Amino acid sequence: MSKSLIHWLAHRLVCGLAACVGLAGGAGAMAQVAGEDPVPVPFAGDQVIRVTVQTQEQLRIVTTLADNVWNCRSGVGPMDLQVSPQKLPALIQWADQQNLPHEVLIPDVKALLDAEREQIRIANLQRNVDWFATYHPITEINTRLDELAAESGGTATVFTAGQSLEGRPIKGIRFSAPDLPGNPRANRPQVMFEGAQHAREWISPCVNMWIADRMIETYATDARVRAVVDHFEVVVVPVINVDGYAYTWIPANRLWRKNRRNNGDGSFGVDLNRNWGYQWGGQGASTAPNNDTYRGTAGFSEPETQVMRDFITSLPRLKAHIDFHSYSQLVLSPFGYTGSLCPDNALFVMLNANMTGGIFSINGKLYNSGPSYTAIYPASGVVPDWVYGDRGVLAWTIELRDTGQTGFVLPADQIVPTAMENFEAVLRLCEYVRDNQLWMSLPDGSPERLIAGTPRSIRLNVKNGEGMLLPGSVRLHTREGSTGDFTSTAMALESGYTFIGMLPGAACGISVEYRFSAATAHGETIWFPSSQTALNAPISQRFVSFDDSMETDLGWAVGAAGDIATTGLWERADPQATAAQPENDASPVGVLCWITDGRSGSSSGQYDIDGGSTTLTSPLFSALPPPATRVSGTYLTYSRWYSNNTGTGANSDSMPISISRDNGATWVLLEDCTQNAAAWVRKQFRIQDFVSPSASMRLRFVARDLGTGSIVEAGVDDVLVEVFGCARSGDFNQDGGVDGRDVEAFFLAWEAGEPDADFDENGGVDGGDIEEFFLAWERG
Ligand code: 0X9
Ligand code: ZN
Repeated sequence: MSKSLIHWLAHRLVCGLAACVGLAGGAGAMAQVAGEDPVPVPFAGDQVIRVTVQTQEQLRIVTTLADNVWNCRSGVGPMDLQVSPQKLPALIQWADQQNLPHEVLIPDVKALLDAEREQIRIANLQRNVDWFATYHPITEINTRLDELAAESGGTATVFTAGQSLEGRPIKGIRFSAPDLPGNPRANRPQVMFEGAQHAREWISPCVNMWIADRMIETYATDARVRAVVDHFEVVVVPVINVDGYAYTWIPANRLWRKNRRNNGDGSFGVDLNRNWGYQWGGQGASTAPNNDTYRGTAGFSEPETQVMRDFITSLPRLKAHIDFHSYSQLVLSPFGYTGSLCPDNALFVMLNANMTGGIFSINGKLYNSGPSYTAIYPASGVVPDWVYGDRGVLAWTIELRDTGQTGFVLPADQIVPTAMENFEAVLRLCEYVRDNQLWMSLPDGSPERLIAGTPRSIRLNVKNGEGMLLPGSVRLHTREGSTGDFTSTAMALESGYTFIGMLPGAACGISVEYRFSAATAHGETIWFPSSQTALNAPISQRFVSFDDSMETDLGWAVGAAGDIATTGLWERADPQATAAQPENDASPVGVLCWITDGRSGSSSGQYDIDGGSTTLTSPLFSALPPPATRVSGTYLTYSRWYSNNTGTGANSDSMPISISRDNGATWVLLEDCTQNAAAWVRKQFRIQDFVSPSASMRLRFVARDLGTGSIVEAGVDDVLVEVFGCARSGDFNQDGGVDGRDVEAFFLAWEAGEPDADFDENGGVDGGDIEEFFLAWERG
């Protein structure tokens, strides 16, 4: 056997052991050495198989059975795996044994790669062939940028943002129409497009080059393009990972993803799209240098991300940013590091739909959209999270064609159609940003109610404000009730683009209406909500009728008829963590909660629930307010823990949670909990939606293991019952004083059966109302 063959096999073996490892590397370099024995053609017989995994454990295992992972997903779902003929049988056998759906996505990887090289070779032989008819190496991309600048009549400039690890220039092009009357070039807002953070995603630079090409070449003839280039400075950086991209032009390295950092442990490459310094080091990024999603040693540890960070920071009026990738056909908005929706999610939902609609309108290709975390998979250290989270600029990842039929090796005849459909998305985004000058939104939402006499702060985000917002012009307009003039106050800048104002705490029973406004630098006033209507919040008083942090025992009871659980019975304790049980109670104060045996034991299965159910019933509590209160809503809130997704027969159980208004004689189900959150979950219910509130309420949690072998742990903490409403005044005739005339007015109403006389809020006018009226009358 030749030396190079041995190296090749050794390399393949090492790569195969690590999860999601970009292979290539050794084989390509070896194949280049002149005079050596011929080496096996890389990727001969390789296939791409899609296996849909259902658990994190299966995800972990499946990556070890592949040579190269094509989609670096961090959660369950379809995995696209490149496998050699040697590894294929083991993968299929395992998938069958696990009962996991699998299909052949690409039957012959090498044939695709050979066809791609042949297409490039033929295109290079032809003269005057369209630049977008084939793929181009980095040198040709850079040359083309220079040509575009030369053809732009001085409006476009090529720049070098900085140097890569191996010293290659990272080049881009920026352009905007010359000065126009009342519209000087120097003040224009900016939009930016970039790509090829991942070396093998060759369609990404093509789309970026198309954006620059069309905007420069059709400025004179296309009215839409002209309106965009007159309004914006457009910035395009087609290839960020220049070293990796150059490396993929060596045939055996075609499927390389990361940059070319020597990690010092025999492995190469940092995933640039896990290296950005916003929430760096979170979910969906690997700490293992040989992994394809290796995050690097620190946020911005790589020259390529440093260069791009500094360049983007130098754009003072940046409004929107798109990072192009392949493949999957997705328009992805922030965030990627968390499943929490970003403050501007409503705006992103609208723009995502606008862009995917534009894409569809060109060639009928369907791109899905949503926040990255859910629409593709969790990943931290990605560029849009930084651009949006740190710079406050609208940012996207777009995953280009296809959906796996050819993956990274998209046939060259799809370059132009892919570019055209995404150019429509780009135009629509630019047009929206141009036509909607200020974007207002409520990062904390709007309050459901206000508390009487208690002012409350409210936050407003004003985006797109840089150069657009007239300083000091953000105002909050409020009024008490639904008639009369609004009072307007200036909102203070809290930080960045967030402003803060105060909603008044008016009298109980009425509503506060409110709106926001801001002025543009051009003297236009923009309103939020944009319609004529205002937002409103009802005013009420808050009465707490039950509040139990479980730190002292208020009389909870364990056990009920039919309870036969043998282990894991409810107890009030400071829990010990297991894979299924929390280490801490839910509230920041105190340590105790109700838990199904708080001990951890030697394994998570030792003190979990076995053999049947264990029931926890609350002490008696009232859900009634003080007398003579007009109630608007009664709310029960609790924190609960539930875990049933481990052990054999996982997810076969549930925990019914019920409420009683008659001291436990009858029960109504609030929820049948199956949510394995691995966290305390705070739940709130409006009691009136289930039972009518009474003075004899109880709450019940039935935790149980009815299935076989599953681990069940449950917990309860911080139960709170709040009544919102208004205490009625004795001033029945509303003349401003509480006196004898009110008694007279009340009895007239009472005799007539007027609803106003229903002082005890029981739905009828009867004897009980007289008592409650006098309580309110005596109160004043
Ligand atoms: O994993 C990535 O970096 C992107 N996909 S790719 O196949 N081109 O590598 C997706 C990034 C989307 N963002 C997040 N999921 N946070
Ligand atoms: Zn990518």
